[in-house]
Amino acid sequence: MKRKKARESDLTGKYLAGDLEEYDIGAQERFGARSKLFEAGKILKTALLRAEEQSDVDVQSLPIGDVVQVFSLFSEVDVSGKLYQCVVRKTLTKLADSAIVVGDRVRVRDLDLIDEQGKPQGVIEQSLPRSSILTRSDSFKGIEQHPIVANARQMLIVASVREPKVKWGLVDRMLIAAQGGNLKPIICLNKSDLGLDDDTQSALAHYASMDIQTLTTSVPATLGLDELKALLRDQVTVLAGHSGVGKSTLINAIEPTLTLRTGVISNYTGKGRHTTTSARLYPLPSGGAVIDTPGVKVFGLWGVTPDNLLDFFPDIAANIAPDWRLQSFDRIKESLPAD
Ligand SMILES: Nc1nc2c(ncn2[C@@H]2O[C@H](COP(=O)(O)OP(=O)(O)OP(=O)(O)O)[C@@H](O)[C@H]2O)c(=O)[nH]1
Ligand SMILES: [Mg+2]
Repeated sequence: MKRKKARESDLTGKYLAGDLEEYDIGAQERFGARSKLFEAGKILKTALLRAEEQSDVDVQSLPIGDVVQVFSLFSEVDVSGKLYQCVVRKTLTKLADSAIVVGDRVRVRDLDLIDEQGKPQGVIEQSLPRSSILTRSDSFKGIEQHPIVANARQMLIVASVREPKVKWGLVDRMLIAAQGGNLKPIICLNKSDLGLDDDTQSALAHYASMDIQTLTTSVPATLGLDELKALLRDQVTVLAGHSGVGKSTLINAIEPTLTLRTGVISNYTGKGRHTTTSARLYPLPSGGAVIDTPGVKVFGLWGVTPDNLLDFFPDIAANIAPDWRLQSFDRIKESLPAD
């Protein structure tokens, strides 16, 4: 262990002195043995954190990339098709309204280093203003905000006919979050091969009557997939919905070059099992991108008050709301923190 420590500080010192060329992007071939790179992993992380403190950089000249996924210590950023593992400059973290999220557009400084998996390393030096932000609150009570996705143009609210059965209350909450965050909502009712009953059809028709786009899809029956593909083209779309409704399966179906992990529904409970565990952005070869998110049971609302809730229920304001929408309104209103 002692020996490892000594090597660690030696390498960090070398890096800081600008003398760590063997760890540049081409190093993967030269090393051959991956294990050696793996050993260097921890050392590089230390080097990265030190590099973050260097400030001799013209931020405006740095290339802009999209944050693809956020991990606890790193974010993955796509800069013109090249994926960087990035740390965030500490001062930036302090200045920004909130932490970096998937979809953020950021300026990245290339560190000329690769990690143990051969991924180039960088520093996020600046985060650009957001055109939209999808936010949840921490819980049903809404004490703290949790931005999830930035800069998406639209939100595909996915529900399924059965396994799990559609919960319109959750759809209503996600509609509010989309509209409140400046995203265009689209309701996608998946698994239509399992049978659409009259109530479901009339619920969809009701949303359509409020100018909300709706579509029904089935992956095994290939229904609605062309329509979905056309809706996603050239747009940045976040998919959200209960676990097991088929979000990842739909993405794989409309873009066969992608192979997202999908779940198996347990016959016993008919419930999804959170196969997707972290939001991730996937650029679409045909233009645009999709952001897959983990399933949710509840969607805590942020920025909605008992006073402005009615703004999101134009059907109630116009006196044409069916009972289930009135009930949904009451349940959401009850759950909001009284301010
Ligand atoms: N019958 C039917 N099953 C589907 C359809 N789409 C997806 N499934 C199945 O539903 C299950 C769950 O699909 P996923 O894509 O993993 O669901 P998800 O919404 O991504 O779930 P989380 O990642 O947990 O949020 C899988 O067994 C899929 O094969 C569909 O259109 N019809
Ligand atoms: Mg999934």
